[in-house]
This record gives sequence, C-alpha cells and structure tokens, in this order.
Amino acid sequence: MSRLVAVSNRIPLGDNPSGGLVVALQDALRTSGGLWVGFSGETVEDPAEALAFHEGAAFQRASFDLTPQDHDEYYLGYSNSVLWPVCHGRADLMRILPEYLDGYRRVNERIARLLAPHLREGDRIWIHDYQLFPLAGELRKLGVRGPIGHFLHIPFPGPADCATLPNPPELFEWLSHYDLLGFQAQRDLDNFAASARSLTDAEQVSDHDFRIADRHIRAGVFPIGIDADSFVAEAEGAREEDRMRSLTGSQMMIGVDRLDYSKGIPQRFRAFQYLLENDPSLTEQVMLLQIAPPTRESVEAYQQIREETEHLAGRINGQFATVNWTPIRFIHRPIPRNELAGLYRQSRVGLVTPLADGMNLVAKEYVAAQNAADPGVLILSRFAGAAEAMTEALIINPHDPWELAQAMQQAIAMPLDERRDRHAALLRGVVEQDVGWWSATYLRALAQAPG
Ligand code: GDG
Repeated sequence: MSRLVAVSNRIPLGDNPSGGLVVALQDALRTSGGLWVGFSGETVEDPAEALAFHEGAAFQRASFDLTPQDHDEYYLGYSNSVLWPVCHGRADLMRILPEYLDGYRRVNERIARLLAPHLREGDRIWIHDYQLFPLAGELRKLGVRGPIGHFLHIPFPGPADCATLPNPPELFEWLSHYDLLGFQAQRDLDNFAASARSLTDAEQVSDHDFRIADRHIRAGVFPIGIDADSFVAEAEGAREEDRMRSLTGSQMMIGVDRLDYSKGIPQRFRAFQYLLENDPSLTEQVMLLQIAPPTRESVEAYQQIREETEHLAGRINGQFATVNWTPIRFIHRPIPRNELAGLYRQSRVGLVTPLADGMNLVAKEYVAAQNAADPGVLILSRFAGAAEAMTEALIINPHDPWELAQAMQQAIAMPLDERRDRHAALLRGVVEQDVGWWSATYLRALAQAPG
C-alpha cells in the first residue's frame, strides 16, 4: 500500500492535545502508519530550512518552526482572524491586514518547499484544514503529481460569507489543485457548490464533481469520528470516579470546548441562568461544569470572549450561589484526557451548543463515555455538523435561551427508558462511524478520485 503523508498546521509533540483535528489525526495515523508533517509550535527568528524528524510514535513525525512574523501573519492573522471567523459566520469579527494574506501564501509556499524533497512516487498526500488551502497548488508548482486530498474540519462558508473574504475567487483557485475535497457535513458540500457557482465560473458536473479552472475536482462528505472503542474503555476505567457524583451532591451538566466564540458558551450560561430563575427547586440540585482551555489568546476576539465568559459566570454565581453550592464551575485550563472521560460519564447532561461547528467531537465523546445502564442526555446545537447524524440528541437552537433552558429541564427530568433508548441509538452511530471509518472512507475516495 502506498504511504500516507498527512499535513496539518500543528503537530503534537507532547501529551494531551486538545484540538479536535489533532486528536482525530493522531488516532487515524496510529492505525495506518505513514508520515505526519506540521508546525512544531515553536517560533524562532531563524528557523531551519529543513524538516526535523521525531522518533517514538507508531508513525513518522516531522516538524518545522515558524518565525514570529510568519506565526502572526499566517496563523493568528489570515487563518484565525480572517478564515476562521468567515467560516463560522462571524465576518463581523474578521480583522484584515494586507500582510496577512502575503504571510499565508508565503508560509504555504515554504511548507511545500520543506516537504517536497521527502515525497516519494506513489505517496497519498492528505492536507488538513483552512490553514493550508494553498498547499496543493504550491506542491504542484514543485512538480508533485500524485493524488492530493484536502479535508476541511470547519464549516465551509456559503456565498454571502465567502463574499466577505478579501479575494473570494482565490479560495477556489487554491482548492482547484486538489483531487478530493472532504467536508464534515452535507451542509458544507452544499455551501461549497453554491459559493463556487456564484463566485467563480466553476461548473458542477454531478453531485460530487466540479470543473474549476479546467481541473476536475471531486468533493464529498466524510463526517469525522472518534476512537470510540478506546474512549469507551477509558470511561469505564474511570468508573472509580463515579463517586464524584455523590461528592458534588447535585446533578452535573458538562461543557468541554476550547474557549472560542463559535462554541456558544455565553449562550449556554444564559440559558442556565433562565433555568435557575424559572425553577427555584433546582437550587443546589444541578451544576454546570465548564471546561474551556485557552486558545489563540493573542487574537483580540478571544480576549473578548474570555472576558465575557468569566464575567457572566461570576454574575450568575453571585446571583444564585449558596454557601454549599456554586452553580457554574469554570475551568480555564486543559485537563488530562482520561479525567475528561470520567467527567463526561458522571454528567447527567452533555451540553454541546456551538453557534457554528464543523463536526464537534465532544458530542461523540460524551455519548461514548456514558454508562449504558444509566446514561446521560446529550443536548446538541443544530449548527454542529454532528447534528446531521445525531438526531436522537435533544437538538436545539443555541441562540434561543428559552429553548435551551427547556431542553436542560427535559434532560434533567428524562425517564431512564427514554435516556437508554436515545443513548443506544446515538452510541451505535458513534461506534459505526468512528475515526477509523472516517479515514478509511476518505482515503478510499481519494484513491478513486479522477485526478
Ligand atoms: C475542529 C472543528 C471538528 C477539549 N478540552 C480539553 C480537551 N479537549 C478535546 C476534546 C475534543 C477536542 O479537544 C475538541 O474537538 P472539537 O471537535 O469539539 O472542536 P475543535 O477543537 O474546534 O475542532 C470541529 C474537529 O476539528 C475535528 O474535525 O469536530 O468542528 O472546529 O477531542 O475532548 N482535551 C483534553 N483536555 C481539555 O481540557 N485532554
């Protein structure tokens, strides 16, 4: 079998990665082997013009450093101050500086230069996410001819959002160099088709085939999954910690999200506030544990969401807390992965309420971690890619705090039979469409793509 070469913005060199992509790719490469290339996380003034290889994993890893300027312009700038807000329907949070696009192009060109000498005839190249859209085109310029696929982990913007980008047609030029474009949800494929048709002279040849700038590109939906078996085992291993439920003395609702404005954390807190205001009998009976590790902290929009979240948690706690009970526990740092499994398992309600989200792995992890005999209830935003398949969750509109508060109440009061039925159906989907299924399905489609 030909070698798999995966490229992503970031490669984890330590423990406890807390981004969805990194967790999923690590799980995928552990089974297939191959080479994973990405940014080391180190910024230095004079980075080496060669990849650094690292030993000690089931697959080969190679990393590169960035200059502080590259990191500012490519990563914090174009990737996370332009593309991320646009793809999550928040063009109002976009910050455009001319050097961002230059830096984005420059870093992609450099990654291609570092990678090309290590590529072999027959490699399958799998490029991940919005930071690397131009990479296939740059590799093609260096003579790489083999199959190159892209998988987008976040939503693809529709025509109105795409039109807010600095130079919308360039996005489609970048994408035209791939053989296969993978999206999380049908919604994203539909947006891609509509945006390509409205902003370029792309032609849609069939449901999955497009002609852009004389190149034939295939596109499909490949919903990402988790390593369900190992997550179930981890959660069962954490059974000991079931005692926590009695320690806290109240029903726990849990949220786990990087502290990102797309995740709907303030909306979740407000809904919890309405719940407590409207049902005083819940005093001391229910608490919300929010784990929200920091992310992209030097981008202003992230400083704002942190302030808003902390302020809101403080206000709600001030309004409702008793000497024995703090309604919201807010943890603003990463916690170890095995502890996470135990905490999901102890929580009666899993709160996944993003305003926009490619998939959302937390929804799947929460389901996998439950005790099937006495499972908790998943509340899931209709704007998460996960909602397309996880229809047995309580599906809500996160913008409507009343609807969300009502779902919280319904989840807390849900009879055991109904909880079991919903959980069994959700778990089946999570186990069937796990991360192994995702990477195998994607790579099979890449092998069949017209090229
Ligand atoms: C992007 C897309 C898509 C979180 N806090 C801690 C921690 N985490 C782990 C979770 C989960 C992962 O990070 C987060 O994944 P999500 O999918 O929820 O979200 P993004 O990071 O935004 O991921 C997303 C994903 O890519 C994959 O394609 O689903 O839509 O936005 O695994 O458990 N892990 C640890 N400590 C924490 O405090 N150890």
